[in-house]
Amino acid sequence: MIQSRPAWSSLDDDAVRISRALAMDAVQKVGNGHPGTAMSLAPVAYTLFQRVLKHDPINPNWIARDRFILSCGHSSLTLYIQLFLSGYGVELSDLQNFRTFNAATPGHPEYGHTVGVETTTGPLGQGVANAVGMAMAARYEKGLLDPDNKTDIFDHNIWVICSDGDLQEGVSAEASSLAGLQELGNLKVIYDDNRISIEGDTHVAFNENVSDRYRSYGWHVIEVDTQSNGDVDREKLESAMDQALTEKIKPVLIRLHSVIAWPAPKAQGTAESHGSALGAQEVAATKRVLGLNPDESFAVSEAIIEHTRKVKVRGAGAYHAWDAKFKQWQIDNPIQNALLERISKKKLPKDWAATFPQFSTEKDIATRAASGLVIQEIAKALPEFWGGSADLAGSNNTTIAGGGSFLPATSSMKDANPYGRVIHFGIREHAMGAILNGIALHGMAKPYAGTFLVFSDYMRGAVRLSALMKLPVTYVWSHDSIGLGEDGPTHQPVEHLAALRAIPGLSIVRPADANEVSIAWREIITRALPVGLALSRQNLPVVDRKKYNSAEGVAKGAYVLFDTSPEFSVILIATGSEVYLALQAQDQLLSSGVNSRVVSAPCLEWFTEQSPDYQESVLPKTVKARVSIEAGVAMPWYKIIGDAGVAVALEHFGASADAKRLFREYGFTPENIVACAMESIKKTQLKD
Ligand SMILES: Cc1ncc(C[n+]2csc(CCOP(=O)(O)OP(=O)(O)O)c2C)c(N)n1
Repeated sequence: MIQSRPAWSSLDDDAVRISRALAMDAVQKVGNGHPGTAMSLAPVAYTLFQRVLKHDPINPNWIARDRFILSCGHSSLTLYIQLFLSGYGVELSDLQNFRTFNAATPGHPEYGHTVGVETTTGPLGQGVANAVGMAMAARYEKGLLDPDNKTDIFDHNIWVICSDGDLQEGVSAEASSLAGLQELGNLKVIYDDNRISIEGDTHVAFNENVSDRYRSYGWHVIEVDTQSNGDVDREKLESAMDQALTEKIKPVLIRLHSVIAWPAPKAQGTAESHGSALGAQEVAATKRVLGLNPDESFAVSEAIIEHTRKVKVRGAGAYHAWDAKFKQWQIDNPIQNALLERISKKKLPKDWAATFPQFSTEKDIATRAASGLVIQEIAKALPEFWGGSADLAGSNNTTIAGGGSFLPATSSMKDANPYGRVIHFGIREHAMGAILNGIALHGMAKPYAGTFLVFSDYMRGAVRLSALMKLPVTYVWSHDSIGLGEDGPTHQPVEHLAALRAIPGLSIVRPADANEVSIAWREIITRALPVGLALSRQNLPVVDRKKYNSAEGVAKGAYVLFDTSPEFSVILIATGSEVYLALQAQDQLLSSGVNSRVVSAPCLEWFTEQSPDYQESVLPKTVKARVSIEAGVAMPWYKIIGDAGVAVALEHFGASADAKRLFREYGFTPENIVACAMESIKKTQLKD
């Protein structure tokens, strides 16, 4: 919006003053929160929202809008106050209800809760990495809609405000390093270098030269000093922003020096101002310094609101100018327009899953390999589907064949393509998760990413946020148990399935065979919610669906594979690579005259969503003899198997050896399952 930027006026000065006062007042009223940074950054956020961002508060989902991310989410007032002044729907009463139950202004910005919040932030570092994902998504989506660069209507920037803590966190370093290599010139990060965090001067823990670090990542770094009085040098900042706008190749870091809580007479420059109310006296003293009435709180004049909300008029103007060009583009590009309409409405093409492979029993196949084959078919049907791996693509089977490596035009790497569908994340699992979130948040794509299941720990912070934000991201976690064998206990997940199932809103899907993989992927894409796929390294038999029930049951999370008689006395419930062991145990039980049911339970979360009738039809309450079989800790299973149940599980780390040997050593054999079934039956008899 450079072209329609009005001259800075005294009303703008007043609005910045008021922004600082509102930050103090909101924290003072509720008695907790983070006033300091919201005070010092008021001119920064105000300049962005009023003068630099391409946005339209009336049309917050405008696809070509600039995105703004407040990575230092604790300073949420920095954002809420600008949403209020710009007219996004946050009102003064919302600022008065800051951090209270159900308010539009929770402690940290929450995506989907407050209009204008582009991502949930609070865990430091995530926002920077989300922004990298958004910047990557912007390029990828440009490739879908305008690969020949015939128009600028899809071009926009991703703006970020981040803090010292954001840049101390490894996740931002991982993502920033990749952003430099990717030449994400649409990414503009303002780093608030105020040298204060909770324990005081950041130099107790952080004294590297951040500018040099970012330069070595390939970023364009611009430094902006404070004014001599300690205030942000707003004019220099605005020209730094303009300079940033002209940079089209390198991501930009504006390193802004500031004084936290400026201009509070006593609190400025202190760690206390970071996370505590300033106290009535200091609030009043600061208002005096600002030339405001110390006796008034939340005092915003009509004149100021009227002035700041003119950004809506400017925003609408920008939107309508864009829309005229967009309408012409729609006429000129019917094919791309049809794609845009479909993916913006989150629709799937007709029969999109019709070409999914059907696997025969002739050949054993690892579920990771089956997943790789299904991914090819999804990729053919859905251009919005793209992803990669943290340097394990060959092991995770995540590569879209012929998709091209997502790399900038200048790259000399093999298969480089700025709009490529294969992301090389490097060995950066945490950033991979956060980038995936950013890609999904950007709005059009369905991204996925792979690594070994054991390293889901390295990305857990981001996975938790995928779940919190209900994003359509898929984690492809292969090498899902001791079945990976010789790499040993460092690489063998044991507690991971339980730990991941503990995340609310995340579905963990562990298919038993290749055909379950197909149905699982179909469900994942249809549901468009966060999922972790747990896939085997080792080959697994393909279940004979002529004898056993169809893999369609995967869609319900758990389903009956086979009953040896309608009157069965024990239920064997298994997931993934342990399902065929349960089927072998079922045969052995039958030859001893014991009838059983085998349930394949690839996704406990989807099963929990089913009707009580369906759940009862799979796990009838009357059958209390139950055995769970899963090569991981038993924790998730107790509530399913009940008091008489027995868990075939792994309550210790694995070992480096051949997978078959490990399965034998640790009791994952049909014989042990049979013994456990008999034990469970006995327990029910004792109880009777
Ligand atoms: C991953 C993570 N670790 C710890 C915290 C708790 N925390 C919130 S703010 C903060 C200090 C941040 O200091 P800084 O980033 O310099 O912010 P400023 O003081 O400038 O507001 C900490 C440790 C967090 N929010 N996220």
